[in-house]
Amino acid sequence: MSFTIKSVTTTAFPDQKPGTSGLRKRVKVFQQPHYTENFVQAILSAIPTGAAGSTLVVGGDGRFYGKEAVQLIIKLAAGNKVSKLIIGQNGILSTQVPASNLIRKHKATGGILLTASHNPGGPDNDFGIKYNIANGGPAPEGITDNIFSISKTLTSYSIANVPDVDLAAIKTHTFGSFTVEIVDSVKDYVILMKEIYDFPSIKGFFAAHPQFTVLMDSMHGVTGPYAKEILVNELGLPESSVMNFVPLEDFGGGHPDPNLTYAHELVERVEREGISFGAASDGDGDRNMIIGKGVFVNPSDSVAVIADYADKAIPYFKKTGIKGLARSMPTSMSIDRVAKAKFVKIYEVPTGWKFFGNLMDAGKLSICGEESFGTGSDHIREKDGLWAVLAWLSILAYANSQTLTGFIGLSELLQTHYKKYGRNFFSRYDYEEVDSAAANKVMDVLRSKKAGDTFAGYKIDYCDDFEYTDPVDHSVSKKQGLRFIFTEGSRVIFRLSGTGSQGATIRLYVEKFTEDVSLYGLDTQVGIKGLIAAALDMSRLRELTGREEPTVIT
Ligand code: VG1
Ligand code: CO
Repeated sequence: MSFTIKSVTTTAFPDQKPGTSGLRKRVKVFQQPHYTENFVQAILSAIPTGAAGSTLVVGGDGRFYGKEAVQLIIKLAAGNKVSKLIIGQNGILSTQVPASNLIRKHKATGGILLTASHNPGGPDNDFGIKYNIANGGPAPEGITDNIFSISKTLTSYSIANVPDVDLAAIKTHTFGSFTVEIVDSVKDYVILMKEIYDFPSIKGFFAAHPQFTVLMDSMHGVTGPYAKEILVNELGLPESSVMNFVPLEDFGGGHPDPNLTYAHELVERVEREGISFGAASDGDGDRNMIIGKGVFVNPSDSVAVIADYADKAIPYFKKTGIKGLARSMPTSMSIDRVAKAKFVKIYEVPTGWKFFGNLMDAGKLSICGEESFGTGSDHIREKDGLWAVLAWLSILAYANSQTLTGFIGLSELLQTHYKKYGRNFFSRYDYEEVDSAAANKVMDVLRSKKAGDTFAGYKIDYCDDFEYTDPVDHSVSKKQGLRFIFTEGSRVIFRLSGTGSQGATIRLYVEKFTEDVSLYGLDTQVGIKGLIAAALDMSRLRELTGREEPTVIT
């Protein structure tokens, strides 16, 4: 069947600026006439090699409005003479799958991902659209800036009258020179994970330690089917090891963000049932949280421990070695110490996974992470929640295979890490949906601070607005967060979130390093108390925002 293309006149929207990870707005904003069409047209027009003749991967985290958006993308892609779309069954693909297997394996031009990640879903919540490039990773700033500038001047979009496509059946649809292929993505991901990890040894570890219990909470996001396939069907755990594994359009009314606040259902069960290993992932499956009874693995420590063990415990890194390590600027410097011990380079990039891609493509980076529950490696170009879960299980399997005395659980692994490298106390305070003007005022107050100023006993040694020059393409990203380093070595950092959809979110990150063994067991909040006081004092945050307490503490 062939189709005809028409050009529809439209008016540009001024607010389609992609943030840290794509454009995120309330569903109702995307549902406005022409809003989604305009943004998709801007993406298609911004593809560096042109939309005509391209192959694009399309899918999302299954949230509300996703299916409608997929049908629109099909018609707009045909209207822009795209050759082929590869779409996840039911319009669902976790962020890492299009990024890894699909875009890379099919040598696609790029991908359009329909997700607002960890933001809540449903008719009154958030939707999001982002563009990934041929390496599988998020589009770099050069492209997202171009998408924004096109969106601001758009006067029309091109759309074709192809019919709605059945997204449920695994099938290829042909409309003249335009093809739409609906694919099953779970299988491909499992194959990839089996190439990276030693499944039989993880299985052997479970069999040897029947008291070791696992519970993975997919928070009704996209990892459910993947988690079930890997943990239950492949690794032989009982079905009770997975929870909230059916993806829902509104994530069951929850906030699919794997932290101690929003993943409280998991946290409570882990404590109540004495679970040895609990894990959660976010709406689109790229974030992860690792906990155990009485233990929380801080994401900054998580990536450091993974980096430390990777070339011993994970077959993929045994083969490739560790080429380099990296973290986002606010992430604690725990991984820096591992890099030093391993004699590899550590890169410090701005917040957002898009900054890791170039380093990986250039063969400079193997493992990296963000404090925001993002951990990953150069096996793909996105962070990968289930990959991190399997990394921790592999490390536990390995560590226990190396010891003859007692069981090594999460807590023992962390304490051993601190003894070897020292401990970086780290915490993030989020003040969500703050009035934008008040948030900007806080940032202005902070900008006026300088070296020598002292707050709650902490004296500023150095401060700046973080700027990054990409070592590969030399592009410069400015104003990536205000950081203050105090004379005794601690840091506090302030940034405004680039993923919120309403008002502003202020993120405050604090870090304090200690080599005092007697403090390794201390509760994080106790360890950083003085620093928080200094941060609140210097920013006048409480007075300016009217917020006594943060919305979320990590
Ligand atoms: C947040 C995190 C950042 C992460 C981004 C996307 O950004 O801080 O580390 O890369 O979300 O994660 P911001 O600008 O709100 O601080 V996801 O799971 O939304 O793709
Ligand atoms: Co996410």
